[in-house]
Amino acid sequence: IQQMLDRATRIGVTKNTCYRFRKFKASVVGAQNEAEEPTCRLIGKFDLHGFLDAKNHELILGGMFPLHSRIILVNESSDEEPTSPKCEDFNFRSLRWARAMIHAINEINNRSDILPNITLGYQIYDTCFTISKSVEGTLAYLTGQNETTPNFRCSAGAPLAAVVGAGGSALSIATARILGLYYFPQMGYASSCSVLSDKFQFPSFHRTIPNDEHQSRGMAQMVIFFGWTWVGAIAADDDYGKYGIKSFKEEVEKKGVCVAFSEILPRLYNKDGVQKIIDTLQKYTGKVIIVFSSDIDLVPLMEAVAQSNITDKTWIASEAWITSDKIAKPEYFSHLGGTIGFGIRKASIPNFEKFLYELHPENGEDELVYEFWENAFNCTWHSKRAWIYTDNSTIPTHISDKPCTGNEKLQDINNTYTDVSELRITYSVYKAVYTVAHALHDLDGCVPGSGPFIPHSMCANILDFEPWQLMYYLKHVKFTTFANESMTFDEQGDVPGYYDILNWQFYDGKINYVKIGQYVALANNYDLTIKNSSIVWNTDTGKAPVSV
Ligand code: TCR
Repeated sequence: IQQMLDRATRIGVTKNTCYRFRKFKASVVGAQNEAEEPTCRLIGKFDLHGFLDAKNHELILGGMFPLHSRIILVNESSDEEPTSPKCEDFNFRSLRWARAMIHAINEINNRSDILPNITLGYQIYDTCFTISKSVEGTLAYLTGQNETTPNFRCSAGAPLAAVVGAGGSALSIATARILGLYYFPQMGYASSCSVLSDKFQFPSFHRTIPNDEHQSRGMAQMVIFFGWTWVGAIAADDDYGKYGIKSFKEEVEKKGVCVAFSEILPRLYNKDGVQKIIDTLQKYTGKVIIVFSSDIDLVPLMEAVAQSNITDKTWIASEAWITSDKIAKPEYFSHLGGTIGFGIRKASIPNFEKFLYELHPENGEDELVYEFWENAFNCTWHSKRAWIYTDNSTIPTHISDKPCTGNEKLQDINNTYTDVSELRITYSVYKAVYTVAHALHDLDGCVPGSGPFIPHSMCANILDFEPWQLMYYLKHVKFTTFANESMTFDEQGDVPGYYDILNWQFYDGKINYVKIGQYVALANNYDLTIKNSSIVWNTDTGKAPVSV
């Protein structure tokens, strides 16, 4: 009877119902034969912010972006109910990424050649660049926003098709472990760490950014190309930094290059370590330093470098900070000028700039947009503060006494959010959304009797499919982007390794990222091209530094 009931519920699934989509099979040691029905109650509370448009759509895409750079640390006391942490340090760059996701979804909904009868909605969460918030978001996706019963698929209004995210590798690794249990499709746009290619550990993870293995190898080849045999290395204290430097070291050491030191950047909540790295840099007589870190984690060190007398070094940047305005600041240029680094493929997304400028707090009330406005214009929405920051006890001190009016113009300020000159991760987000849409489109176009699923070459139903059925289509997806880039994924869910090599050059009052070459990973080989004559070095001679 139970089976029949289950089946009836499944067949009767409508847009707003939740249904179980995978059973755990766990063996319990010493379990009683007659297990009692468990009683359930709600435990804990999520506090998630983001952008939501999930009503009146057939399918939802989840998205995770670091809209803030960290959580606010509070002293935990165990005599009160613990609450989910709040976040601080608004991140303009990743607001642009989140908007790229929305832009891509709008575009797809307006197109008649992709998913003509389906409209996509979105449910975007802020990860605050932390693992705990990312896991919170993942559980919210799998359980429906406020319910905490895993094993059900409800999400806001319509079924969730896939998750785009979660940003940094450490966050994607945590979320992929949960999503992988359900074989739930996940598309990474910035998580480049090599472990994520391991399909035993992360069976449902795909990504539109190349595996860092290529980048580490490329950096090693570049060090050899310039004849440097003595380099220093600095890594962020996360999977990205540590794996990146590890494979870089393995590659260069094969060729007889010595790594003079290998330092780990302290995390923000542990500031003391910065001075130790400065001391190391001051003692180091070589000239070249490789840094594998996100821009956020690198800020404290670069602030300290800018206040030191360390100006004779050439910095080699990993993709995560090469085009970041948190690091490429004119005031740091005497210390960091001439930096060379790797950037992923870039493109200019049609109509995107216009879409970015359409963001206004009064177009659709959203507390994050009000918060963005306060930060961008250095003003305060006095009347709205309690609402923007949800709970009175944690309202941050206001930014300035100047009230926000809503008449401020994004065109009048220089903000990373509206800067469309270096759309690299942004383009990667855009490709991730298109990949999911194309896979859904292929699923929808399946012809009964010649579908991929056993038995009887069955098809999946676009309004009621299982996560693993979409996985099949993601693995086989093939399409070409507007920038004429052909997209397919290999067995590991990876894209080919392609990078622009960029050099920081100062002119027109700002730092420019000038392309001086490229690195292409080939099947068993590589192709590194560098145009020596276009490089600007920050050495006294104007020539490449000697580091032996
Ligand atoms: N992969 C990094 C995170 C990251 C990032 C970025 C963060 C990448 N690029 C740009 C901020 C801005 C590349 C990771 O952790 O995998």
